[in-house]
Amino acid sequence: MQAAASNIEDFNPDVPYKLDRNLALEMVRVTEAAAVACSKWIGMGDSDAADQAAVDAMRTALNSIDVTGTVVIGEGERDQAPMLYIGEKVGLGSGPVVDIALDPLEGTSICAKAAPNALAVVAMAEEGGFLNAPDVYMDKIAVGPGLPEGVIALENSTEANLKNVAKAKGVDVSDLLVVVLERDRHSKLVADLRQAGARVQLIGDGDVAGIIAATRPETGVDMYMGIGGAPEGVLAAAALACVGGQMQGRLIFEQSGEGDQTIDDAQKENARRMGITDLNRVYTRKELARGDVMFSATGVTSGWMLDGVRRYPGGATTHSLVTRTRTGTARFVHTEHNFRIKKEV
Ligand code: VTB
Repeated sequence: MQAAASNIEDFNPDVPYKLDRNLALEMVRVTEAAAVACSKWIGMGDSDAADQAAVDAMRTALNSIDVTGTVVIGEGERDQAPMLYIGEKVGLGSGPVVDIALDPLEGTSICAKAAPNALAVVAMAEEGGFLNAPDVYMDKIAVGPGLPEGVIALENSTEANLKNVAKAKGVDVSDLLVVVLERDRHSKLVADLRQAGARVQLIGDGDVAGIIAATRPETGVDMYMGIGGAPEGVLAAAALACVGGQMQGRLIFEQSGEGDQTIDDAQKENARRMGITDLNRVYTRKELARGDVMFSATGVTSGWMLDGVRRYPGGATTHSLVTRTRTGTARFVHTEHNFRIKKEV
């Protein structure tokens, strides 16, 4: 019998899989549970309550699946987050040993405002499969699959990236739609994009959805660019590890404390503690999420790819994307949840 994969530099189809395919479907239940729980708070203007509902439900669901899991991308450091903190052990403690990246409610404020693209997200990988990213910012650039390797690079100018992607896609720069978070810090990026002739879609939050959107032709999105959360960068890379696409990310410390040097220094120190030696390193998709990866996202509010939770008397429907590197299959799962039936067993 062949030995199990001893390194996780990248996914190797010839090696027997460690993460059973059924686990991917268990993961849908986890993101569905979080999405349904926080759906009560859609449009209620209370992002903390929405987040708490999602966290509680996700933790309960995770703890009922057959894994020995460690949260590596979670709700924060142990002293800040009582649940699903970095380092928390989750799962039944049987089954495969996995690292877990999660965001029970990616886009708490969009959920509070009933704006589009809030998601419940979970990704799993073999131990060591995710970059243990600190909770700082990350400069990101991403495109979908099917383009030549190296078509995008953070070190390139905005114009060069646009030209390279347009050429690879056989379109004009003016045909490209680039998603960017609407933030003051992006005023130069947005000006440069428009100056070069590209179209820009500004989003309030939710850059995990923004990056996944670039992988799906039906969204019309060609690229994602700009600075968002580093943990969200790892989650997006996990999705791309499964469905394909390229991404680069670089941790950003200067903007974290809005000019407060003490905060920036503390964050750098924290990053070093988490094993980041080169603070300026440009991470590729494979360095952010590698090996046998599984990813599940359930729509909380409707967006590019997923319908949001629809609640009705006695139940709710959810819409999820579940995918894994092993096959690259993207499964869209529509589920009807029946709140009334609690079967006797
Ligand atoms: C982005 C956004 C996320 O964090 O990553 C953002 O896509 C970055 O932080 O949905 P700022 O809001 O400080 O710019 C989120 O909003 C998640 O909190």
